[in-house]
Amino acid sequence: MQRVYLGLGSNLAEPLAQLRGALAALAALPQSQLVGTSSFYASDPLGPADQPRYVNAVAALETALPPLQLLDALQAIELNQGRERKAERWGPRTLDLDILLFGDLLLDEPRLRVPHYHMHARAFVLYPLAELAPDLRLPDGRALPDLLAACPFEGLERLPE
Ligand code: PH2
Ligand code: MG
Ligand code: MG
Repeated sequence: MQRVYLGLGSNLAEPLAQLRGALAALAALPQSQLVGTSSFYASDPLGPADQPRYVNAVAALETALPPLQLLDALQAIELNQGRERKAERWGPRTLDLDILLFGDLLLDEPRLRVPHYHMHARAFVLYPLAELAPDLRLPDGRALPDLLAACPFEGLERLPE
């Protein structure tokens, strides 16, 4: 089993319900166990500003699925929740499920780069991740507390349960 951290995001079609639906789908993944869920956080969009605010969260999974098989399963959940692949980079989406970390794996393949690029500088990833694993060290040696110290909480809104 590998410990995997997933980033969840949505800014269309009732983001809170999208994230709850995604968590239920993650809990039902084969050969896997959902072992933790962060609070939900709202924030302004990174990238094009003419789109709704996002809701983000991080989930912890124990899984025996290999990385690309997990990616397939996550993309199936995205599609199942109405995800449309558009050309616009960083455009709005009903559901985005990103593999942030997969154990200590460093992966650089056309379909999958792990750790997730830019995760080290995104408050909407780092703060929910810190709820689940405050002392986490990334496979490249960087420590989560150091990343947090360099990434202000500013702009994040922790949503009530
Ligand atoms: N995801 C994007 C683009 N911009 N902004 C926020 N606040 N949260 C996101 O998850 C996000 C974004 C594309 O994946
Ligand atoms: Mg993303
Ligand atoms: Mg994605």
